[in-house]
Amino acid sequence: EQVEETYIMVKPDGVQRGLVGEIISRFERKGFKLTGLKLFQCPQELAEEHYKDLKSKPFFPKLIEYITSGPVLCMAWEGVGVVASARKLIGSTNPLQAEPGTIRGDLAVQTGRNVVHGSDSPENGKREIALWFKEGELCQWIPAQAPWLNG
Ligand code: DAT
Ligand code: MG
Repeated sequence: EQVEETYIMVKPDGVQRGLVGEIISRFERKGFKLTGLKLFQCPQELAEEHYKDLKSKPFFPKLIEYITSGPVLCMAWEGVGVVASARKLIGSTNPLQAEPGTIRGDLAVQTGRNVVHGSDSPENGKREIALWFKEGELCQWIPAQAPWLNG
């Protein structure tokens, strides 16, 4: 497994419902490394660029309206296999189908209010981190727990 980067975002419903700490905690406890974190009001153009692959979908306008409806929590996480592992921690797109124990399985009911985003490939992880963060906003560091995690 490769060291990868993924873009994780608590969507406006997660921020409004006070779930930010709960969601950060799940990735932190797993042992991934946080390299970027900010609360951010997303402009329309950025939301459209982030979800450009879904532009032709009927739900696209509602999706953009939702993502720009309040502040989001932007995060960059790094680790071995972090992209697929984060998707597992997040659970299925439809929260009613997401397994208990996953973020969406535990904390959400509607596809259109599924509290969190996670990149779907290492390439998109890099693309999305570059889209949402400026260079000086990311931090390279070695967590004290690193030798205990990476045996
Ligand atoms: P995911 O967020 O699990 O990667 P996706 O990339 O297919 O899912 O879609 C991005 C978001 O768009 C998803 O989190 C919620 C919304 N969405 C997807 N399919 C939808 C649908 N059928 N109806 C309404 N919203 C949808
Ligand atoms: Mg997706």
